[in-house]
Amino acid sequence: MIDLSQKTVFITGASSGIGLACAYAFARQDARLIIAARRKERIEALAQELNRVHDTEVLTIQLDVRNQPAVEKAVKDLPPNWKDIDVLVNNAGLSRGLDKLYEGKLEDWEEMIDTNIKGLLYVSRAVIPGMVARGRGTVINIGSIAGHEVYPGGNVYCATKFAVDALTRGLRHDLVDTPIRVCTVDPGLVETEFSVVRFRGNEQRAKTVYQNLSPLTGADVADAVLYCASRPPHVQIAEMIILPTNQASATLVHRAPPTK
Ligand code: NDP
Ligand code: 8X3
Repeated sequence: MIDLSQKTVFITGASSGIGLACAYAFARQDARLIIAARRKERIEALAQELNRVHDTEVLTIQLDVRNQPAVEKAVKDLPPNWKDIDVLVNNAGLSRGLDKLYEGKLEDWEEMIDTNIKGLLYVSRAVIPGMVARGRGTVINIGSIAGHEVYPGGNVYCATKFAVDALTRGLRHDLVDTPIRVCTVDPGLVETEFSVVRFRGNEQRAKTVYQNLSPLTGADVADAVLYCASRPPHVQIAEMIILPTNQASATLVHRAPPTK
């Protein structure tokens, strides 16, 4: 195993869900964290909590990954002792709606494409050259089962996650002559704020997505991310698909009503 103690880990979308759970998982390994998201107060509160509980050194960056100049500047302006990023977790992402494609809202499409594809590209473009120059680093993209199979109403969201899969594979080709590892962790149903965001704050509708099922938690996914990051340097976990036990595919979920 690689010792992650004092390694510098950059996590996008750390204000909630999987990204937040990744922050805790790496903090428990005594890593130093750069945590980024748009909601400043959330990441600052997380930084304080990690520092209090795990004595973690944390740098917070309020960042919208859709803003390319801001991404470039944030990475360029990192203080000298934070520049050497060892692990990049490209996690920031979202879905909007479940409309049929021919009835879809253009602003939803733009938001998903700009965040899930272009945001991931901007962050990767800013961070990976440093890894190549230093001759070390691990890139972990958060894809999805939706990047392997489509489902009704998933159209554009699924397309963005198929794109994440293609970009992960492409990057792995481009880095094959370097020590940099490129991984994708592709979960099924994880109960986070994901569905609340998808349904624009409709908590009731969001709850039905995970009803009568034991969904994954952010911590389950963070565990997989940590596994990828902590393999010995010659081991590259290309892809991990991680599903709740009662989910067989993007469209087949067995829901058992609670017994009385
Ligand atoms: P959450 O909604 O709980 O978290 C999403 C995170 O992404 C938040 O921290 C949010 O922060 C951040 N984010 C969204 N847009 C931007 C942006 N433009 N710039 C910076 N940060 C942004 O959902 P999850 O934790 O579930 O989602 C994390 C990743 O996991 C996503 O890529 C998602 O597609 C993927 N995924 C989720 C699954 C699930 O079932 N939940 C399953 C498979 C994959 P803020 O709003 O503060 O900017
Ligand atoms: C999130 C999982 O199945 O809701 O990527 O698309 S799913």
